[in-house]
Amino acid sequence: YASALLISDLHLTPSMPLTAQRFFDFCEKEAPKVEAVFIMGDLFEYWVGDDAALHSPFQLEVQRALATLSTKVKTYYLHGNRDFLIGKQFLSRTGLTLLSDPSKVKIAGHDYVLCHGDSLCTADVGYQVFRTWVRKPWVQKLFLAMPLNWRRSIANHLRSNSGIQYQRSAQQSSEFARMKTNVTLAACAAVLRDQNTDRLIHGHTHLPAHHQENLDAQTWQRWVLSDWDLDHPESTLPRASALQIDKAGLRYVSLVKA
Ligand code: OKV
Ligand code: MN
Repeated sequence: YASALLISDLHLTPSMPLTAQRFFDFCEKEAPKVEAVFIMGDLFEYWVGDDAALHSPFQLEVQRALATLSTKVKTYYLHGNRDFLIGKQFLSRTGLTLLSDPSKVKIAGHDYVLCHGDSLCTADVGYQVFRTWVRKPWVQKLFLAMPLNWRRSIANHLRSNSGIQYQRSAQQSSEFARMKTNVTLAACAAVLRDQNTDRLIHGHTHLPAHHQENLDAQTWQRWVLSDWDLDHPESTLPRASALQIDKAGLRYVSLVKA
């Protein structure tokens, strides 16, 4: 692709109307100007199955916006740690193409590894155990076979259980919590070595920045995407940007105004 916009961690829910509105505007204004849009996980705050999204007016609006966008530009999606149950139905309704995590893509002459980022947070052993279980196909099949009200109740239970902390609150707490919920050099080095590249883009940590990093003889660049969360203006982290890549290079485009 000659040009692309990459976004992640919108955490869309009806209870965050400003964020949702900015997403609809993004789909109409910024996104159609590039060749490809990559949604790199956690588009939604939670996801308990494509069938749950069939009747909500909010969901229908999001899906209509994505479907319209998909007629104009190539749209890609990869699973986040919250919406990993997004499936074929949702993808076909919206025209998104599912990418595996990690994926290697060429944009404006360079190869990039794209991933959501949660798999790189290997210091958070508790989360990795949770992840290993809920990513097993047979566990997902069992979960999706449950009645919708059971799934909603399990999801509400897991989400209210503070044992697994929100990324945003973790980033604003202790050094220890921040370290634990950030990516590790070893995990970044391993995925880049596997994919045979030296450029990594991910979201999930909500710490947008460009890093030049190395481990032993291996060196790489890493770009972290921001979350959106325009409904909590009191937060001090930088937010709501997209990473734009084209022949002019890479830059963060703020989505906070206009
Ligand atoms: C997503 C996270 C809730 C973190 C449950 C099997 C199980 C899937 C699920 C239920 C929860 C996703 C699908 C959600 C991510 C949380 C809380 C913390 C840190 C099972 C398969 F458990 F029954 F086996 N789930 N939902 N968390 O509400 O979207 O990522 S969720
Ligand atoms: Mn995430």
